[in-house]
Amino acid sequence: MIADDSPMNSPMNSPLTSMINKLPASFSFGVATSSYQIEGNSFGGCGRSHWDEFARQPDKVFNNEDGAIGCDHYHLFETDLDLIADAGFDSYRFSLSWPRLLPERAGGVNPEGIAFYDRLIDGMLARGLTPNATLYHWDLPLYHAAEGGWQARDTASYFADYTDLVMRHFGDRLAMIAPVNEPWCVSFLSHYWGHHAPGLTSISATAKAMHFIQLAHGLSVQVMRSHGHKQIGCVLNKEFGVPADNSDETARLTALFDGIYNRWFEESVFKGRYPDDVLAILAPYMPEKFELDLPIIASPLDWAGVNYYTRSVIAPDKDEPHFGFKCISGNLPKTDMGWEIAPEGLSYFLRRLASRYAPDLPIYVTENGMANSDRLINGRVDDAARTAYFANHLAEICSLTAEGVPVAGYYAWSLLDNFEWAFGYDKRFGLVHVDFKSQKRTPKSSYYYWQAALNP
Ligand code: GCO
Repeated sequence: MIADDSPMNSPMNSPLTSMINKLPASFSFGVATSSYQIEGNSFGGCGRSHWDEFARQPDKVFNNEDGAIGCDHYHLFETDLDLIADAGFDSYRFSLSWPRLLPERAGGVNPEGIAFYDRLIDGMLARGLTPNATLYHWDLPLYHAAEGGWQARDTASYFADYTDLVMRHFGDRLAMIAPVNEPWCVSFLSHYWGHHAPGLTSISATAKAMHFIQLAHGLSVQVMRSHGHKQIGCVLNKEFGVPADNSDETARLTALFDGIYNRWFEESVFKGRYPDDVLAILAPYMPEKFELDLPIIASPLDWAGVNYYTRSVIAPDKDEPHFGFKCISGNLPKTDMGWEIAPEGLSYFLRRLASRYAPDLPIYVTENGMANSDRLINGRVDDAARTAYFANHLAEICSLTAEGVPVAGYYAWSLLDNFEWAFGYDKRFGLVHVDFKSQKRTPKSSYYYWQAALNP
């Protein structure tokens, strides 16, 4: 592990340089963001999403904050694109907001929404940034949420219609595209653990959401393909489970955790099936004839994306009614989220994806980064721990590419400090500090280290 005591503002000695030099010249570097977390959805005729509804309920979100203003990226996007280009990144992974484009149930397309994404995408192209778009990063229109959200088959069909709209207006300018960000978060985290909108804790809702979000992915891929797009991917988040003890039972539970978190999504997208161990539990609650949808879910892709942050330590939990495990705190160094720093988990998943699921596809790390207790002092933020985090994860990728695993790019999460979902604006993931009162952007030391390494 690289120590996190790198001197601030000596970017010429960037700890990222040696890693970047070991990667192929064609390797792509970018930053990632998402619409609800940065745009500010009180501007430009944006409709309401289930996140607004969730945030409105007392104590669901830290300080009862929401995405109404975000980072005001809606107005400041030129500044933000300049920051990306000036750092030397070549790609920008962003998401389009479904309720910004279709704010009302039957109200037609919002021209201000179309105009905003036209400006944004053209701004990327003008700066030589490759647009990598995600169509759904969790901002489900409230009117669809009111009709069952991801528990309803119709939502997947509506998502296909929305995909068609995006493809017609923007498709030829989007170099890379993926339907859904992190289907595990959309389904399990939001419908079983209730941590995210819509905040449910129901096994029946979970099973349905775990299937219909996958169906939405497959239908959307088919629409993208019908428009002739050739760089369609998926963005799956992965968490590395380690058993809390050496018992056979804990080993079984850790495998089950892997099934729910990781294999459910990999197996369905790449193999057209759900894993038996998870299905054995969810079967009674699954939608009728779900099997018939699996070939749609497994529609061929052109690239595979992995979001990776941390690992989980898995322990038995006799009180857990359906799965029998809980995630407990481990003993590795932790980020400000309390997430353990475990770069070897990233290698594990990239290697597994390449060998077991997607042997012919280029793989992108579509998100990786950490929350840090950053402080703005005399106009500077020294986030040496974040630079070390990036360096340690890039080191894993260097070893993999040397082995021949086809990792083609890496996106740091995130460009800006932003609305970190249930944690509100309290947890800071950005390369760039945001003062949420003035909206002033201040690049942190990690930003300058990227800049030094990407502009040798
Ligand atoms: C996710 C999302 C991002 C988060 C990031 C940090 O992975 O949860 O894609 O929206 O902000 O991961 O938690």
